[in-house]
Amino acid sequence: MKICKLLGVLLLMQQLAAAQVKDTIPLQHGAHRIGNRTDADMQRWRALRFGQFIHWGVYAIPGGMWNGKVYNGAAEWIRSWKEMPHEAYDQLYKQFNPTKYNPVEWAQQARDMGAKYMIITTKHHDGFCLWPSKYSKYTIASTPYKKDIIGPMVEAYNKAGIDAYLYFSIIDWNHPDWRTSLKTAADSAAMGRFKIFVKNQLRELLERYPTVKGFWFDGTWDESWKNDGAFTDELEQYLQKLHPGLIIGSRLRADEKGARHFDSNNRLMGDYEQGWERKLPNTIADVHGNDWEGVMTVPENQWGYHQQWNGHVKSANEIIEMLVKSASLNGNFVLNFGPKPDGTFRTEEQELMRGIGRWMKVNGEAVYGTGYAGLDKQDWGYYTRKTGTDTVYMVVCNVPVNGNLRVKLPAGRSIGKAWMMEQPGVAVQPEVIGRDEYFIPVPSRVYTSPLVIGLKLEQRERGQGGFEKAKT
Ligand code: FHN
Repeated sequence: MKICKLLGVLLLMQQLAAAQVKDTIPLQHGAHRIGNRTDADMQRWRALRFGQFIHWGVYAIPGGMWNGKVYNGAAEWIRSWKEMPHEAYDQLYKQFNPTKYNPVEWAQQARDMGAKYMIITTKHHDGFCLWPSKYSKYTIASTPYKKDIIGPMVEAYNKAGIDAYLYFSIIDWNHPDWRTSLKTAADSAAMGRFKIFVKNQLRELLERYPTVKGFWFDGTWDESWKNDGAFTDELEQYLQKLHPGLIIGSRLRADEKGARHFDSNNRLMGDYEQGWERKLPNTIADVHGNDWEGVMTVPENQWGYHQQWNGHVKSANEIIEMLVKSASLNGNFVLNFGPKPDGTFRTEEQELMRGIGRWMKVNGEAVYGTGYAGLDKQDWGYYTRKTGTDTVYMVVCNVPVNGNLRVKLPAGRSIGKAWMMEQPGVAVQPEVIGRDEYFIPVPSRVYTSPLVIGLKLEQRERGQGGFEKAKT
């Protein structure tokens, strides 16, 4: 009887799988995998949870201003502003001389903030290379500074225990062969040469900096790129063959129909969903089971250094909340910084890093190596769960006036132990208020940053679970 049941289930699974295959569009350059990568490199990436993004290039020199006028767009886009002559922008490299650049200090600062990986713009849309590429003259080697920026940075961050990733823009305003769309045979020929150039630069980066863990591609939305899914696919495979384990998000590729991030069958291309920019998902359903990463600016929309930050500037607590929210939804969170042209960080960014770092030092355990906890979200904040364990963290961003934090567990589970991260030795006594439901009482006081409570969940024993009257 049991065997019959098993065969029945197998048959049903087979039918479901067949139906799924039948529903799909045949694609040569769509997703090559269903589900997340499970190898050690990807597991490592997934556990890091917190990264630092750095946008640095010659755009830091004007810092969002030209001829006394303020550019309200993102500082690294200033070259595209009508007030900024291209010729003037393209000469800026002659002034790029970050004599105060100290990668060891940068790395220490990032480590103290709690970052476990970093992403550096090797080349942004302007085409300026922070490494002395042999395939371009528009590089750090032509500046008064002359020295490589990337090598010492990767080395210093790695020494500080931080993984390095390389941002690389496909858009290249400086390269004569780069095209947004292909209207003539000459355009196609130029773009063909440009793709060889891109491939050469990427190979060069991997050869020069062999400890890097992945590429962070950008500027892949133009027709000239997304209409050649075969090339993007071939390039991804080429890079991952050159550097086994290399992590590449969903921005690089398109399928043969021009679909980006998700192929025409709605399957994720690349190793994680890379579309969460200055926005985060709200529920676990929004991430469709995929690995993902969110990148965030400190002011509204500034990546490179801008002399005048306008509008809302995020506080350490807001950033911490975003970081925890990301971990609670199985994602990584990356916070961006835009260093000044001399190689130092603005005061606001330094203070922000210190503020986040103070919190992470006490509570980082609730972030690293954690993910979705499988519990009903409550208004007080977010749950995270140490992956593969029964340890759950409550990150409380809004402590209620009565100090009682409601926790609802799945049927049959109970709280074995509860403690506050700031005083791990002092137990907190959960109050049973209903079946599988508790109040966690916290001291009545002013909270100036999110409070974290650890919970060790257990299987409830039979007969256990008598509860006191509910407080409402
Ligand atoms: O245009 C860029 C922008 O300058 C910045 O680099 C961000 C970072 O995610 N990416 C692009 C916009 O998607």
